[in-house]
Amino acid sequence: MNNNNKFVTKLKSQDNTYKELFQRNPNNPILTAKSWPYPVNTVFNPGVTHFQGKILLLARVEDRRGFSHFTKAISEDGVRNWQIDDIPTLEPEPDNHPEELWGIEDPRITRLDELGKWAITYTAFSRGGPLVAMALTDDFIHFERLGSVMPPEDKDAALFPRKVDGKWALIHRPIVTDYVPGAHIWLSYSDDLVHWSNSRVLMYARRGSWWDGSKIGLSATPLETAEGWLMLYHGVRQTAAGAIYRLGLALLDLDDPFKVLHRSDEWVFGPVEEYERQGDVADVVFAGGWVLDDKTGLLKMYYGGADTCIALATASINDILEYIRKCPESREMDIC
Ligand code: BMA
Repeated sequence: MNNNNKFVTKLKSQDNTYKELFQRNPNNPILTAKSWPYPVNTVFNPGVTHFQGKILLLARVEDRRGFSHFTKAISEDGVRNWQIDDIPTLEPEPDNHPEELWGIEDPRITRLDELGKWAITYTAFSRGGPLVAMALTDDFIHFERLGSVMPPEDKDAALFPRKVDGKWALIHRPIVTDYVPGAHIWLSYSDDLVHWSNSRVLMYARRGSWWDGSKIGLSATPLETAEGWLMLYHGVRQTAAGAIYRLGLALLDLDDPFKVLHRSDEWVFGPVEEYERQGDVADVVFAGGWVLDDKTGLLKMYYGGADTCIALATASINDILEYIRKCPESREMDIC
């Protein structure tokens, strides 16, 4: 095996097939437009959190204009019997927030124990382009909008659940058109959640034929483990048939998350099933969040399939850590 291939066997089983880290739920897709209490085009790319002992999804819901809003769905087991709000939970408010003119998309939810609140980071689709906006809530009924926190074009943002070195930390994904052009993952710091500074690139899209060669962006909210911040990210490969959205993993240093300790060379989850391969946008798995059951060590990842439905896949946190530990350390080749 030459040097170029030395990292590509991490997911192989004894029988020479791939050992999948994530298992799809047999009830997938667990939520579709048909599940919704009012007419919608699609439901996808949800944020997720534990809320009052249950699992709460904040789904991106697209109407037939093409505009998105968020509606919450709550379930005991995170699989069945979803209680879905009868009306949108959080709608764009372009009169007060012009940046939300063309809708709000792809929410990520972070529980901030220090504030006793949840922060929702989302894409506001403004006339000037998509940007990062933030809102706080303590009940998922009332929301305090902080407005735009990153100018366009910027998406795929989530807060770390606690301050790092005394400051709030935000992962986000601006688009850079010059120098090292592309869609790379950045990290910025703030004292007040509104004004962000010390912005630097955390991870680059890898270019060329890599599965994450064209674009990368944060998927789920960073998860704190004893070994580092676990980061799930999506990678895009542009092909003659269109883009393929897949998911990979990285582990960041707990005290200095700018240090990428390990990054998976291979994707760990990609579009395979029909509900991931066919829909409004083909070949997309797009995760907005995951929740860890501390007792069982089971990680539940919620994702959008083909920009059309919501699905669930689970993995053991121990398996994930064992896998990421064996992945390469950040290398020169990751830095375009
Ligand atoms: C991205 C985002 C996601 C979407 C994906 C695939 O740019 O807009 O909401 O799932 O494209 O269409």
